[in-house]
Amino acid sequence: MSYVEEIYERVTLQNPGEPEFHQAAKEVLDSLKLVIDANEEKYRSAGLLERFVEPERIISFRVPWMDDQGKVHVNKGYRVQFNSSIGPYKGGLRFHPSVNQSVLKFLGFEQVLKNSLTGLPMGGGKGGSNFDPKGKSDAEVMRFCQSFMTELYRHVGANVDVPAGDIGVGGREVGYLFGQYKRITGLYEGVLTGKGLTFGGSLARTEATGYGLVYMLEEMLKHHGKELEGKTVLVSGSGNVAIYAAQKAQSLGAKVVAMSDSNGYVYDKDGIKLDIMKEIKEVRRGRVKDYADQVPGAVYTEGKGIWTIPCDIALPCATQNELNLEDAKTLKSNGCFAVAEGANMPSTREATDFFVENGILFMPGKAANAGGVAVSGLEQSQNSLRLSWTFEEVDGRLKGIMADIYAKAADAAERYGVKGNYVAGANIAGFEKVATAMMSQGIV
Ligand code: NDP
Ligand code: 2IT
Repeated sequence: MSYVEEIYERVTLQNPGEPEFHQAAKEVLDSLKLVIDANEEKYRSAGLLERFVEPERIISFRVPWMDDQGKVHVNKGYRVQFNSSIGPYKGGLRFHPSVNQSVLKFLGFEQVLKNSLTGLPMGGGKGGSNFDPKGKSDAEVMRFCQSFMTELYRHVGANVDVPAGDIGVGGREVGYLFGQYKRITGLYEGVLTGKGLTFGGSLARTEATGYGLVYMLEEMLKHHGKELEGKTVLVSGSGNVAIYAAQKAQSLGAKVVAMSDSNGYVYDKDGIKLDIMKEIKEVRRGRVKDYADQVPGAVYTEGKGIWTIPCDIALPCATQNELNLEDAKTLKSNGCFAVAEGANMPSTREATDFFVENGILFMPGKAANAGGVAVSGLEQSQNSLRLSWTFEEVDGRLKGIMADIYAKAADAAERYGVKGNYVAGANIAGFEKVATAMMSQGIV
């Protein structure tokens, strides 16, 4: 049995009941086979892969809070501190009923490689809760965030672990979490990113993941003699990543004809009017169905199915495993030629393999959505410098970082004889830096 096969078997045996983590680990390990085979002796003797697939630490805690009626609820809270070889832990917090240890380990594992690709000094972590912010009042969300931070504060810090947003955690939640951290510790420091602009947040962090995704898409298209202008695009989801991906795609001349949420999807043949979608989602915290109620000619369909709409380019920006093999085949037969992942692991393994094997230009999440954490890294820099850069300065750096990630993934793929396979390229390039750092730091 090869070293990577041995490690994958170990992952499944030692982490039972964690299918998302197994899935993420398998995809990465499969990509790394060539690299590992070339260095097997060295890596084996250092137990490198055994350490690479094991989080440095998982913190798991109780989060009690009281709703507006005085009823007590108890949620689960977690922080997975996966790997700190290249910098303090960094990664988002997710509040969603589906959150469990498996989901956060897959996200933390992906984050290690993603953060490495950005070129910034950030280790990988992820956290969150099975709390559902949907339908909760601001006061309930505040009490929940305060309770969550009352435990988390002892494990984080500007030079220790720096959380940020993810699904269900945006500016409102980061604000409440920051306020409680400051109150408990007395420290006014960059312990979180995605903060409000009046208390240390960076311009362009809100837009960064979606904008970065489209910068990456453009870069990939350009290298294959194609362009975004005039193309029909599907964007799944309608949260932070989806909205700003759609906005940047439209500003560059593409037509985004559909968006979705967990209830259904809306199709607008004239192109989604983002001012209306943003008002519904960011101000009213409404549903995409409200868009069809408001815009004549827009059609709302309940359920999954956004991938059945004919398009040139698909940008999955909602959640893991939202695009399966059947969806991938439908996209291809409808003429889709490029897919870039705004979400983390939105394509199943079968769908990913189908894209790669069938000549679809495919950029995996850890490369394509790295713009969010990259600008988080720039927010950390600005906090350390006690400065704030202009929107143009941050956006310009973001664009440069996305182009650099493209180049790293393309180069690694080519070096290992799989030119154009950005899944392998991103995994290998991300791993190389982490592995080198781990090897240099001894058995820790
Ligand atoms: P938001 O909470 O802002 O939006 C999430 C969107 O996805 C909503 O439209 C939501 O619909 C939909 N969604 C969530 N869960 C499900 C589900 N189980 N089934 C169907 N739809 C679902 O989150 P973000 O936009 O921040 O995150 C979206 C994705 O991007 C995630 O995979 C996240 O990990 C990834 N990501 C986020 C980054 C960031 O900076 N925010 C950075 C890099 C990656 P509904 O409202 O119905 O729940
Ligand atoms: O998945 C991700 O990269 C994020 N949710 C952003 C993490 C961050 O620290 O900005």
